[in-house]
Amino acid sequence: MQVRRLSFPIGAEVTGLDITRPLSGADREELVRHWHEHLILLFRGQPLTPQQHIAFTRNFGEADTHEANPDFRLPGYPEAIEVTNRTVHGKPSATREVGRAWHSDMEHTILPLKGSLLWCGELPGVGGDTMFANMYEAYESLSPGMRAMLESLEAEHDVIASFSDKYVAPDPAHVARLRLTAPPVAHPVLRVHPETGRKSLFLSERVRRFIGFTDAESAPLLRYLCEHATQPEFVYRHQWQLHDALLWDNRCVIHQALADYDRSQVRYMRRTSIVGEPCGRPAPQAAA
Ligand SMILES: O=C(O)CCC(=O)C(=O)O
Ligand SMILES: [Fe+2]
Repeated sequence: MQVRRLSFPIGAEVTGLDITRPLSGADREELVRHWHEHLILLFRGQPLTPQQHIAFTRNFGEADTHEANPDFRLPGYPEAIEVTNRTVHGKPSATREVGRAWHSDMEHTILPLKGSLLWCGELPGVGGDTMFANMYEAYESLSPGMRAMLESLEAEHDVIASFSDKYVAPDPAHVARLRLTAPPVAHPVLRVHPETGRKSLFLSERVRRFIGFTDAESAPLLRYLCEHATQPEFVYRHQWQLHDALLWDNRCVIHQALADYDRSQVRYMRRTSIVGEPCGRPAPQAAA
């Protein structure tokens, strides 16, 4: 296999490897090494069936069965979800606005995902890009004073915090259901990657406040850190091609799906998810 960097801050493309077929142990080990070094890996021209997609995912850990989002599942394959604006039985798809704000998958739970593998099955004529930011870089480029201050902080992650009516007004019944099924959680702001030992910033637009601080006190620093982390110098913007497969590490990467395309055209993505390690705790009551 050959590996070529996709951008200065993050990512590499792997060529010379057919991921529709089982990997040798040596290839698997080499891929994992490249993944830890580059944080996202791109494989172009891979016409993956759902079975092949799931099988390839298992090289990196346990494939999640998406208990939290059963209505996103690909029928017959609990290990795969569909992210698409394709209508389902004549109704708008529930996933047509998934990922519109900066986030890490399932960060708002005590079992955030280790990784995700997104595959492109149908594309609009132009656009439908996804952006990725390197959260090691976000941390390492802060001043020693800021890094020391963040050391003791926890943040409240809440999936609802990132909802906006910029694209489609959130369905109140869906929001009410999420309030019950996905209560906010607290995670340390700094996270040590269990494999690489590197420290990263674990924040996104799904963070509402710092634990023990009010929303008003938290907002300016949260905004600063999010803008710092997602400055163009730390971001890779992926322009999808048909049958691209892209693997990212949710422990040190945040991402955002852009609505930069003609919504009357179909964009169809299929995703698998790699189970992570339990961390964080239910968020305590907000400060007054
Ligand atoms: O559709 C995309 O490009 C990404 C959506 C997303 O956030 C995800 O699948 O985790
Ligand atoms: Fe996502």
